[in-house]
Amino acid sequence: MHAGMIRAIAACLMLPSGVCSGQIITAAFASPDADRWNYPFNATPGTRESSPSFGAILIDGFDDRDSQFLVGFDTDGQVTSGLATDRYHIERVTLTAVVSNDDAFAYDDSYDAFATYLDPLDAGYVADADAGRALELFGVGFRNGVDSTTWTETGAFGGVPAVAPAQGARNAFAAEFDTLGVAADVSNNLKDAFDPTPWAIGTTSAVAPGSLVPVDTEFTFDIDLCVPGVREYLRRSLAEGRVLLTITSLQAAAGGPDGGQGVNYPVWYTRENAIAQILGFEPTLTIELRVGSAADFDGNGSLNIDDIDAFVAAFLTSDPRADIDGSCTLNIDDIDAFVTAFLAG
Ligand SMILES: [Ca+2]
Ligand SMILES: [Ca+2]
Ligand SMILES: [Ca+2]
Ligand SMILES: [Ca+2]
Repeated sequence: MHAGMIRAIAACLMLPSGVCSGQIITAAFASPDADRWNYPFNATPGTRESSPSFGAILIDGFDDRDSQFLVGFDTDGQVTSGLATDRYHIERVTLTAVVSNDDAFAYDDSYDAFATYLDPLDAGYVADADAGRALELFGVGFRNGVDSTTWTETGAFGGVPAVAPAQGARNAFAAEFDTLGVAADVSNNLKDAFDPTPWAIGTTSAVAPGSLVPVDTEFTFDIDLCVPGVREYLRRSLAEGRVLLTITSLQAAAGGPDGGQGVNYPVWYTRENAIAQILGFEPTLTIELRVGSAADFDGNGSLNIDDIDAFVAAFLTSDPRADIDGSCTLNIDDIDAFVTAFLAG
């Protein structure tokens, strides 16, 4: 046996878990540990067997993203929590969710700018170029003294104004983040006239864009780790042991320029749904990552010349894994970050 291989196995066996600290892990969560219809008008939003997502388009007093679906996963059982955030080298994160209503809305696989939701008489109005509205994924921000560790699926919806519809008052809200972790609520991006950057758009190969979505269609949200603030958010979440995400979409449920009527929006299976439990239609989360030193590039749990060789080979072939600093570009900063991590051990 090759001496390096013997060393590698020995290094792995020394760890209590028997798992090499730097190896690629695929953590797969078959159902959420919490999920909630994040909506101001329901008495049991945390325990319902389904959660819609829809908009109240440009109606004063309502969040534009009036009905959101918040999903949470406790990750500590598969990804060690409590480490420094730079020990989590995230390669891919995907969420899936399944639609429980039939032919109610059209599939749109691309983001629609806020201008497409304005009144057609508004000077800033731009026609929507494709049928339907995208299914969007964001992180979760908090207010009113609630935070990511204290939020529960059955807790209060929001603070002042306490009476629904309570625009801008929900305790947990769909949010984007800066790299320092400061949340920006995207729930009113139409009224506030800005375009947030969704972390993912829900996609499916089972439905043609523009066509109605049949019941039991699974959507995949493949998170773009290059959206600013996303990688940092996920690293903090793993360190905390809890990943919280929001599915939101802006089909007009009622009123507004789009004049929505009836159920023309997705309804999602939740973890409480008996059918979903049997058929595997609950939301799922999959995370591919390495845990440990960024310099343990071959993932064998120890640092040596093999890691330098492997890193250099990856860097020279523009392998995205060589993006040590997570900037989504490969340059001298990654070499610096590798060397720094290697010397730090
Ligand atoms: Ca729930
Ligand atoms: Ca559209
Ligand atoms: Ca190594
Ligand atoms: Ca980089």
